[in-house]
Amino acid sequence: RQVTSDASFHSVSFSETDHPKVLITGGLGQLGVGLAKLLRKRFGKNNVILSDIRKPPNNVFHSGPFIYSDILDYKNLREIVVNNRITWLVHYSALLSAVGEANVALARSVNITGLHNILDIAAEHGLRLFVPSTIGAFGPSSPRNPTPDMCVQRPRTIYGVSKVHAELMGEYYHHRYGLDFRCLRYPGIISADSMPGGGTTDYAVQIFHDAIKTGKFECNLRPDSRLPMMYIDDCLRATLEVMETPADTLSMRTYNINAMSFTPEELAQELRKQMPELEVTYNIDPVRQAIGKHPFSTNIFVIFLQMSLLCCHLGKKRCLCSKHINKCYIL
Ligand code: AKB
Repeated sequence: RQVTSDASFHSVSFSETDHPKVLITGGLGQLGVGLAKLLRKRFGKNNVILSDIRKPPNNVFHSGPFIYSDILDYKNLREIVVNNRITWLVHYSALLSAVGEANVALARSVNITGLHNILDIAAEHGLRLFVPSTIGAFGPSSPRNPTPDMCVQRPRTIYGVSKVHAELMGEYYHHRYGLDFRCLRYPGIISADSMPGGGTTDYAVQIFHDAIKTGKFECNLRPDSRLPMMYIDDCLRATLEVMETPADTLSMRTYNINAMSFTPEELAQELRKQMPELEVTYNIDPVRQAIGKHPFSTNIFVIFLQMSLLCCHLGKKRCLCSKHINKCYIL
C-alpha cells in the first residue's frame, strides 16, 4: 500500500461551512463516548460515528451511530471513511502505559502500525486528524515546571515512544503532504461514568469507585507520586477547541494541555474530608511506579484543587464537577 502522489491527498476537500462527519476510533475507551456526546450536540447525532472492535453496551448503541472498525485492517478502515464520507478522524485507539509494558508487541502493533494506517487514510482522503499524545511522551531528561511544548522527549515506555512517534509522523505528514494533523498531550483524565483502562494514572479514578463501594482503596503507586491530571469535560472541550481552530491560526501541531497535579496521598486526604473512614493502603506495582516516577512528573502547575468540591458524596451517588476545577489552557 502506498500513497500515490501529494496531489491525491487533497482530492477530497473539507468545506468549513459544512458540519464535519466525524469518525472516532477506540470509541469505547475512557473518552470516546463523552466526546461523541459533545460532538453530536454540536454537529448532529448522525454526523458522529463511534467505532471499536468491541460490542457496545445498549445505551451507547442506541445513542447514535456505532460501527465495527479494526484500525489494523486498512481496507475496513478505508471503506468506513469512504462510505460514510468522513471528514474528521479522532484516533483514540491505543494501549496505555501500564498495559503497553505488559504487552510490548501488541502495543507496537496497535500504537504504531495502527497509527500508520490512520495517517495514510487521513492523508489520502483529506481528513482533519486528531491523535492524542500524552504526558508519557516526556522522559526523565525532559525539562519541568513547566515543561515546554518543544523540548527533549526521551520516554522509556513503549506507550511514550509510540506517542512521540505519532507526534513526529503527524507533523511530518503535515509538512510533506499537507495533512491537517492536530495533537494535544493529555494528562491523566478523571471521569465518573467511564473507566480508564491500563494507564498509570488510573488510580485517580479507581479510588472514587472503591471508596464508595468498599470504603477501602489499595493504591499501586507510592503515596508521593505527583502526576498531572485533568477532568474529562475540560479534556473534551480542549479537544473540540483544537479541532475547530482554523488551520492558519495554529502555529504548531502538538500542544501540551494541563490542569492540576496531585499525589495519591493528597487525593486520599481530600477524600477523607468527605469520608473520614476511608482506608488507603499502598501495594506498589513496580511497573506502574517506574512509569510514574519520572516521565509523568512534568508539565506541572501545582494548582491544587479542593477535592471536597470535586467529589460530592451524596448517599450512594457521587459526582465529579468540572466547574470546580480550574480550566485547562492550551499553553
Ligand atoms: C496513562 O496513564 O497511561 C494515561 C496517560 C496519562 O496517557 N492515562
